[in-house]
Amino acid sequence: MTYSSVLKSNESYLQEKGKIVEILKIQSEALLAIHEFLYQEGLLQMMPVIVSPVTDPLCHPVYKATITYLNQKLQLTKSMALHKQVAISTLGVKGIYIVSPNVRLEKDVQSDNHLLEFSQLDIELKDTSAHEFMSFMEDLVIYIFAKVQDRCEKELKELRAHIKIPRKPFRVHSSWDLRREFGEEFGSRISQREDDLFWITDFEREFYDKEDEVRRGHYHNYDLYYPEGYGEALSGGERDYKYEIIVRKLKERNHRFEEFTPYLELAKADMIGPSAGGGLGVERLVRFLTKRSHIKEITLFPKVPGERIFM
Ligand code: ASN
Repeated sequence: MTYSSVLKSNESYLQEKGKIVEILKIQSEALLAIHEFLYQEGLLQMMPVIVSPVTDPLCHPVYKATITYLNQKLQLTKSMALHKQVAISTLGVKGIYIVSPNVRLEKDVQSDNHLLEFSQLDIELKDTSAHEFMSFMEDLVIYIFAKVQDRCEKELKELRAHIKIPRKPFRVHSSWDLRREFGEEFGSRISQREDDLFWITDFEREFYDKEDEVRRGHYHNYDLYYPEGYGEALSGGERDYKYEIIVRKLKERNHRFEEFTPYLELAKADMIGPSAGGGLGVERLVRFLTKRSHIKEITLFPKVPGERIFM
C-alpha cells in the first residue's frame, strides 16, 4: 500500500483531523460529567466485559464475532444487557454503570450513525420502572449538556456547534402511532421533524425487555432520540426476569437455549430480579454535541459498516 492510498482510504478521518482535538475535549468533558452525575446519584462503576459465553442476541442481523479458548466458545460483547441485569440483581446497590465497548459486525446497515466498534454508557437501576428510568436519563442528559456548554465554549465555537439544553419532561411518542404516520422508517423520519430530544416507547424487541402482562405484544421499553435527524441516542427497557417468561420469549424468538445457559441457570434459581436500564451511545452523544455529519468523525480509528478497516 502506498502512502497516498493509505491517506485516501482514511480520507474522512484526515479531513476532520484539524477538529479532532476539539472533539476529544468535548468527549472528555461529557464523560467527566457522566461520572460526576452517576457518582452523585450513588451508582457504582463496573469494568467492561469483553468476551463471554453469553451476550445480547440483539434484534437485528449481525455476523457472529466468536473466538475459542480452551474449547470454550466465547463471543465478543454486543451489549452488556444480560451482564448488567445479573450484576444489579446480585449486588445490594441502587444502580451500576459501565462505559462498555461493543462489537457489532453489522450485516446490512447503511447509516451515518453506526460503527462496528463503539462504546455505550450502559446503566441498570434496581427495582425501577420504565418511567423512573426515563426521568433519571433526562436529568443525566441535561447535566451533561449543561456541563459541556459551560466547559467547552471555545471548542463548540470552533466546531460551529450550538448546544440547546433540553427541558424535562421530554416528549414521548408511541412506536405504534409513529409507524402508522411514517411507516417502518419512523425513527429517522420523526428525528428530522423534532427540534428537541424525545422518547419513542413500546417496541417489540429483545427477549429481556419487559412485555406487558395484560396487553401482550406491548413493551415497557424506550429509545431516546436526538432531534434534527441525528437519530437514536439510547435504547433500553424495564426487564423481564421470571424464568418461565424468559423461556417463553426465547422460544418465540427462535433463540437457541444453549447460547444462554448461565443466564438461564441464574433465572431458574430466582437470582434475577426487577430492574430497568439502557445504553447511551458515547460516539452518538459526542456526534450530536459537536454536530458532525457522520459518526466516523468522532473516532480516531473508525470502523464503518461495509467499509475496509484502516487500523
Ligand atoms: N444497552 C441496551 C439496554 O440496556 C441494549 C442494547 O444495546 N441492545 O437495553
